[in-house]
Amino acid sequence: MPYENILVEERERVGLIRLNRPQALNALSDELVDELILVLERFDADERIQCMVLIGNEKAFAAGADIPMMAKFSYMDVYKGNFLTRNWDKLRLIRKPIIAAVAGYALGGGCELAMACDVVIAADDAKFGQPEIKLGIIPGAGGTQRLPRAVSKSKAMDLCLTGRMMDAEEAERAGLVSRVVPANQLLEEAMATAQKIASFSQPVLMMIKESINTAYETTLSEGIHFERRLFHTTFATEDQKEGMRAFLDKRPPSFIDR
Ligand code: CO8
Repeated sequence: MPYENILVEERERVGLIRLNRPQALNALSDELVDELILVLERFDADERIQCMVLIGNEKAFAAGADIPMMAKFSYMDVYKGNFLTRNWDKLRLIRKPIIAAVAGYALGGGCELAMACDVVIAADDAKFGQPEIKLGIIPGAGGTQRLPRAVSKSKAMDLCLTGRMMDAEEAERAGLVSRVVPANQLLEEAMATAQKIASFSQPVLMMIKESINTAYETTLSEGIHFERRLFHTTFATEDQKEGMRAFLDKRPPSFIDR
């Protein structure tokens, strides 16, 4: 199926999605978000795909929601049209891991998109920020919720209230990104990470994502209980038998995703 705002390919067991509105620094139009969700859902349902990588271009991961589009909206347009949540919340329902590979600007909705992914790998020239305050709005796709969880209340306040950008080094120090790599190696590093993840058991990696995400939604004791139940569940998989047998046989495991 042809897409107009994204480029999609499959590399072995990894689905690679490139945001592709370079003339607008990959600003997130409704059409782009619709296409993105569609393809993420398609990959999520595809048995052959284990992991997804989401990347922009050298200048921008995404510079936020599309400002010319938003400038025309009335309150009724955004409220009755359910701007964002219409599709955005479906991101949270994707069960396989998504790696955000961020070069250049990740601002507003772009930063929120990166934070909605499971692993964030940043190029050394990446810049993160929630500049909505400069436009007279607040972050609307999770920025005020995910940022404090990722980087502390004080830094989230600093970024959202001043609208300033933070560079990749500060973002790594603050815990927003898992690692920083040279810009010219971003895709290679993200794909290598995705291939590594893809080499493991599909149900097990999905359980890990579900369990870590539960840490954000619940108390520690309930989270520990949930983790224990999923841990027990892994012993019902053939991949647990294979993984442990392979260790004892001193050979690499050959998982069958069951
Ligand atoms: N929307 C639409 N077009 C954009 C956007 C955007 N967010 N950002 C940049 N562009 C366009 C520019 O208008 C320009 O187009 P043209 O060449 O036709 O004039 C082109 O991209 C290049 O941009 P600049 O010339 O401005 O490039 P610079 O290198 O000088 O500056 C910046 C780069 C600093 C990134 C600057 O473009 C900028 O400040 N952009 C706006 C960033 C911003 O405010 N983002 C937050 C938007 S609000 C938001 O995201 C709300 C989130 C709600 C949830 C959304 C979920 C979908």
